[in-house]
Amino acid sequence: MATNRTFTMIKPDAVENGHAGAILDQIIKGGFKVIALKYLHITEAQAKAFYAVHAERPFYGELVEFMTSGPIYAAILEKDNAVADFRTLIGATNPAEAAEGTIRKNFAENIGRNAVHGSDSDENAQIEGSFYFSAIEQF
Ligand code: 3AN
Repeated sequence: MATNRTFTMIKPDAVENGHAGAILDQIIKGGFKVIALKYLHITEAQAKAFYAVHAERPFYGELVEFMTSGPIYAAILEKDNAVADFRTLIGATNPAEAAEGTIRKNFAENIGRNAVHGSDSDENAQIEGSFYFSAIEQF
């Protein structure tokens, strides 16, 4: 189910730097349909829960602090082959290694402040989308 959907966040660095509109534009021009969209400022508990899979990683504390430092946009996107195509559109986790023209190459500051999130599997896209959007908000 939902193999044609992925989940994204436009992160606090990109919002703070005024890039949210340009990023959303690149996403839509990249062929993705916005199924659900929210602008919100998550709490520490919410960020910890969302990134629980990274709890043992050395950058977990820094990641939680960053993701709670300002508002974000959360969205569910639809396109054939959504998860893989979106990761191509955003580029490598580290913008220094991201391909030319990708969202992270265009807008990210560094590996921690990397402008956007993209789900890494269909299963996680479903889990992450449902973290932010209730059943009646995903249609
Ligand atoms: P991706 O978001 O490309 O799937 P992951 O899942 O390896 O990357 O990492 C999740 C998030 O953790 C990244 N988007 C990034 O914000 C942060 N992160 C990853 N590696 C580092 C690092 N070495 N230092 C700081 N933050 C990191």
